[in-house]
Amino acid sequence: MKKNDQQLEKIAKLIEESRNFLITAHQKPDGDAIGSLLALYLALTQAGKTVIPCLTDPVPQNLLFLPESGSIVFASDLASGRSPTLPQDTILIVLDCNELQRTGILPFLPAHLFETAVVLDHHIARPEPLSEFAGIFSKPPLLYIDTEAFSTAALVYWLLETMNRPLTPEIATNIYTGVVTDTGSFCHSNTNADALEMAAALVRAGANPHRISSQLFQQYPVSRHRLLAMALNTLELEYNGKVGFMYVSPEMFLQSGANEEDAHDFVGCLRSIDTVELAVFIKETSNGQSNVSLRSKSYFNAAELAASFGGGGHFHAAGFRMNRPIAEIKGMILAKLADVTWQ
Ligand SMILES: [Mn+2]
Repeated sequence: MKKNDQQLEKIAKLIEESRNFLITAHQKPDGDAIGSLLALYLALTQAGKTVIPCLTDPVPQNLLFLPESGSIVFASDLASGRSPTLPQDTILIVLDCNELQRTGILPFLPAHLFETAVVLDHHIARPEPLSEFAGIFSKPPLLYIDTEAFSTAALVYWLLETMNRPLTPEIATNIYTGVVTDTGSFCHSNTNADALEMAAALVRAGANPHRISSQLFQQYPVSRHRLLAMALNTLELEYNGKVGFMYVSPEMFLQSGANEEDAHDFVGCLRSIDTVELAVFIKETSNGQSNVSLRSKSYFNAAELAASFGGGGHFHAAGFRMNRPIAEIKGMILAKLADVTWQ
């Protein structure tokens, strides 16, 4: 399943010729962000490179099983000197997002540190990603943004293949986790023959699908289900059942004992209702900030709706953040949907 791509070859060449790397991904990292980060960290370390895998937020409980998850350095530790210092010729690798702000690491890094940046991503990008940061790199960044790709971990797979790096069981486990997460266990519309062929190759290389899925989806604390019960009580359908709304509030987190990452994929539950085309899940966190997740089933463009609120994502899965009460956010979304022709 060789991916012949000039840009990927350029990136492979840059990596082969360089020594020092800082690899990062988006805040609130998911299985694709962390799986991609650790797979690349493992492969480059095995190739004799000096690599710091760095995130702003902690690894969620259900991803701690990933090989080498304990090697991740937190951005705050970088700034405090509790981690190795980075030499001036470091290459910054940004995974699963294409905006430096989304990584949250900028405030923790000294200016003019990086020689250049590499971006591997599959989210819709602005016309010139990273352009506002051109000044901090001495060479222009190399971008590989493929919005058709089913996961960033797949891009890491193709990059390692281009570099002729071996797939160890640990690397395969990390990449498989990224693929299974972003394809919704091979159910989402991005699941194609490439995804299934890659999964087979990863299993042959030592990834264990049953074990990985058990870790990802069958190790929830009961507090998550108590929170889900409360969320389901808020369920409302609008526009003839085409749009489903559901939310969780800071009080519900307190009452259930669940934490904010436990509300992950509640939106999928809402989308599974037969009439629903667009599912909207609003998670208000303790600081009054709301994270809004949008999922569509077939024809509704969730990325476009998210973008109209300053967010982003994919056609069927997108989101945005907003600092307003839940009822007000719902009202704003309903207003934007007034002219949609639901099928
Ligand atoms: Mn992803």
